[in-house]
Amino acid sequence: MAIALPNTQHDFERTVSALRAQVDERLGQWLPMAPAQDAIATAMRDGTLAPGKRVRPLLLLLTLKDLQQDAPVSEAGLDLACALEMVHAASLFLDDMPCMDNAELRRGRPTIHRQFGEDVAVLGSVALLSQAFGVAASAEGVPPPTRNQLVRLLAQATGAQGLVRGQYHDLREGQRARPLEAIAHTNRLKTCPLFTAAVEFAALIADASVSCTRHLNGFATELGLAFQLLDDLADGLSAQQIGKDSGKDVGKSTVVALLGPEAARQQVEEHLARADQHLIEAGIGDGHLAQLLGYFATRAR
Ligand code: GRG
Repeated sequence: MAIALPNTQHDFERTVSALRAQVDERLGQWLPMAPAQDAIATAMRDGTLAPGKRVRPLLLLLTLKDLQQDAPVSEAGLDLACALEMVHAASLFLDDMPCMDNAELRRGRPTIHRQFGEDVAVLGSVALLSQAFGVAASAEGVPPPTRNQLVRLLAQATGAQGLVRGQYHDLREGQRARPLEAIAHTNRLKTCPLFTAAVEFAALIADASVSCTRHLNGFATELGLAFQLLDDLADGLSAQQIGKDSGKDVGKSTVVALLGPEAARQQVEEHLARADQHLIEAGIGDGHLAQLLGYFATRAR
């Protein structure tokens, strides 16, 4: 017999599914159509629309909902959510390549370089990144000075001080035994930039106060750290279940490898508790983002 979920959780799940569908529809409009002979367009479209969690777009849209009394999401919000997912997909194309994580599978499918070749993976990634900046720069109904800030934020999140730096740290340090703080530092650099960009985008278009934006940033950082630990826990588990490498590099020095799954789960709960505190201090302690934390907490158990 199906157990009825409490209304609020049920509503939250419906909201999340509806937002995901909106993001996918809009992404489908932004991404280039893919005639059979155009491998770059096909890779961009297939790789980005492949079934992923859409966590970064959701983070942006749920933040907007919390800041705007649950109003329907704006065109600008949707466009920026798409820009984040395009950057994320671009980073996954590169992350999976032989010179990086050398993965065979992504989102349940062969990785882009395995399907289309390394040349297409690199070019498709660059094209997605360019498109993401184009989308952010033309966000509907946003005043030009705010658009400039959005583009600047996106540049910071992706560039030499953002994702690129995180990936480089991970590649260079990830295989060596490292102290806990060094692992946490790499996780922060690698996973948090797009999480913090998501909430800052929302704060900018909703014209949130400086203090609220600062707490949203703290929230996204804690959530990003929890998310990376959950990702490492899931990788460890799938490697154990199939008795071999799951296609990702599980020989890396992670918190799970260093301290074991129980201590990693404990850390997830600590990050989530701090994230919750930031939401309370931002004045949105009982909205959609708080429910998102509840969802993450259940994944940790
Ligand atoms: C800016 C194009 C560009 C590249 C920067 C390659 C690179 C340099 C960065 C990669 C950073 C990276 C792979 C971080 C991984 C973070 C992470 C936890 C990925 C998995 O994300 P999920 O679980 O995946 O959200 P889905 O498939 O659900 O979207």
